[in-house]
Amino acid sequence: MTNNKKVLQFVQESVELATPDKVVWIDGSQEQIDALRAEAVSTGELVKLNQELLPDCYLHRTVVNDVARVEARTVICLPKEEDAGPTNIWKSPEEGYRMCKEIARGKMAGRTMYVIPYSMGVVGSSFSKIGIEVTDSIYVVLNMIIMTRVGNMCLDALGEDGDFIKGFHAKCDIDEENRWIMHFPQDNAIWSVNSGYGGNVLLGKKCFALRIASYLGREEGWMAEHMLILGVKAPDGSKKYVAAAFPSACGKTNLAMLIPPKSFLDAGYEVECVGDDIAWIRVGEDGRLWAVNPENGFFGVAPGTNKKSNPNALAATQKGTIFTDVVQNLDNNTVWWEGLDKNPPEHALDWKGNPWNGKTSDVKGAHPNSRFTAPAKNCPCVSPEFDSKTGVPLSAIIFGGRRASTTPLVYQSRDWNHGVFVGSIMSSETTAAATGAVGVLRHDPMAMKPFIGYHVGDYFQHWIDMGKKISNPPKIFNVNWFRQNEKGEFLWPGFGDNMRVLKWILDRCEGKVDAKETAIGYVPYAKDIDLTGLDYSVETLESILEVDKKKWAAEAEEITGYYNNTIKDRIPQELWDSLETLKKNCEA
Ligand code: OXD
Ligand code: MN
Repeated sequence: MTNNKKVLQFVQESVELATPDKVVWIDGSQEQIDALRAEAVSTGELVKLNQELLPDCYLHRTVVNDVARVEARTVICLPKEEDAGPTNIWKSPEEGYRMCKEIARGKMAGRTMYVIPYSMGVVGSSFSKIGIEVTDSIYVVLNMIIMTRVGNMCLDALGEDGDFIKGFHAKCDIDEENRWIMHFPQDNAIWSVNSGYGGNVLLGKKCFALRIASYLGREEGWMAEHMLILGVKAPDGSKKYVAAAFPSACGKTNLAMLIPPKSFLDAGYEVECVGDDIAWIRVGEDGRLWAVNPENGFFGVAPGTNKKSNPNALAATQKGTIFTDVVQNLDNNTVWWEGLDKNPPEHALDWKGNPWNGKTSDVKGAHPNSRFTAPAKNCPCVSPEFDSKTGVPLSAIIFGGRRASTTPLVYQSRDWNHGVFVGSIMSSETTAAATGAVGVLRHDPMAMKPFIGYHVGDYFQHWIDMGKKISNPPKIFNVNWFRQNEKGEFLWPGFGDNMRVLKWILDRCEGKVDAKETAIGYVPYAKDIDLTGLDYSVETLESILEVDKKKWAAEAEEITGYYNNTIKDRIPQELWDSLETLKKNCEA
């Protein structure tokens, strides 16, 4: 175990509060994993799937009221309300602890408390940080073992005195009225009660690696971002890395594992996946930004994942994977979800566990936010740099949202500060990853709205300040794969064809290609997007590259309202300056 007094004290306090019958320390060994799987199967927490077709794969069904992140119950507890800012729910630390403790008191009686020592990032890397999560859920333990690096090496790395992020999770009664995900950035502590859904309970992920880490990053001079990281290998063997921020369920996993179109493959291009959701980014000695993926697995959205949209993700789910809230095919004891193929099973159970016939039913079988938790190493295109302790150098940062109109397929910011502005004005249609209405356009700066652990204005300032420390900054771009025509049809094929846009982005980084200066930044000339092998008209491409000044003037007004009325204060002057420039450019 450990002789780290702080760890022992945290576990002791958790035991005293929640009064479990038993405490089990997780060492990450195969025997322990096997025993936990067997126990979870015996209680129905997990369903063992067909082990020939899907070795070591299991299915879990959450309680029906507990299928997504709960932003209205996700809280940043800081002494002053103004420091949590307008994008967060706030409570004082005293109130937050009081509420969580009252709810969790005695709630593990008759249950086992598992103590999970885990690392975000490769143990021993200067990027990585250790967490300890206590939980009464085997599902959480088994997911954390896939999503993070779990085991005694984390306790060893802490030694006698090392600090760690404390995570307390208790399922309690899965009562939505008393569900809270609370963060105490000043104490490096997270409390999660009354939920069993991944985004609320795998505390290494959104809670630690984004909310707490963004707070730490500001204090310590680095960045924690909601970004995928991918590498592009060019025909000459050189590699360039990009990080890209998209809101939840907007295709980060698909972009991160993209298979280039045939003409690019034939020419020798390859894409390698370093991460699909989170990037921790530091300034390297060479003045560039270097990024690691602190996770060890993918917690991906299942619906829509198929052989065409993301064969690499699908391959990653074929062993050692936990599926959550998907359809169980009773004919062969495998899984299915909408968009997997055109052959839904007739004899099946839906995500709630009710009999479901995919041929006749007019309701969906899988929950729209159903997930797979798959080991990153399963992914055929995982980067050889996946376990690098130093990370990968970023040539470009890409922002992107789901916008039916206005935002072109791709544009490049004029410089770092303008790029920060471009990230700050991101908006996107909401998805099923969080509870609430789907398809509503909302501001989601840097795709971090639900994940910034402090005031959003200070977060923008941190981006501006970081820019001053980077002598060789990545270029910043914005993409929009989701432009639609009047009939609501998507105008860009997306998926593998996004490689065509990536290529333009990398060519821009190398100064290889010209661009058109517009009111919002640099936009490609249609001729410079390589359409080889794609049956796609140049007119359509031109239409989605168009920058409509009238629409952008209206957008600028809307952004002014957002800055003034929602964020209100702490917005860096540099962003106001970019907004003014945008307005002027739209008038010209
Ligand atoms: C996720 C999310 O699960 O953003 O990655 O909700
Ligand atoms: Mn995410």
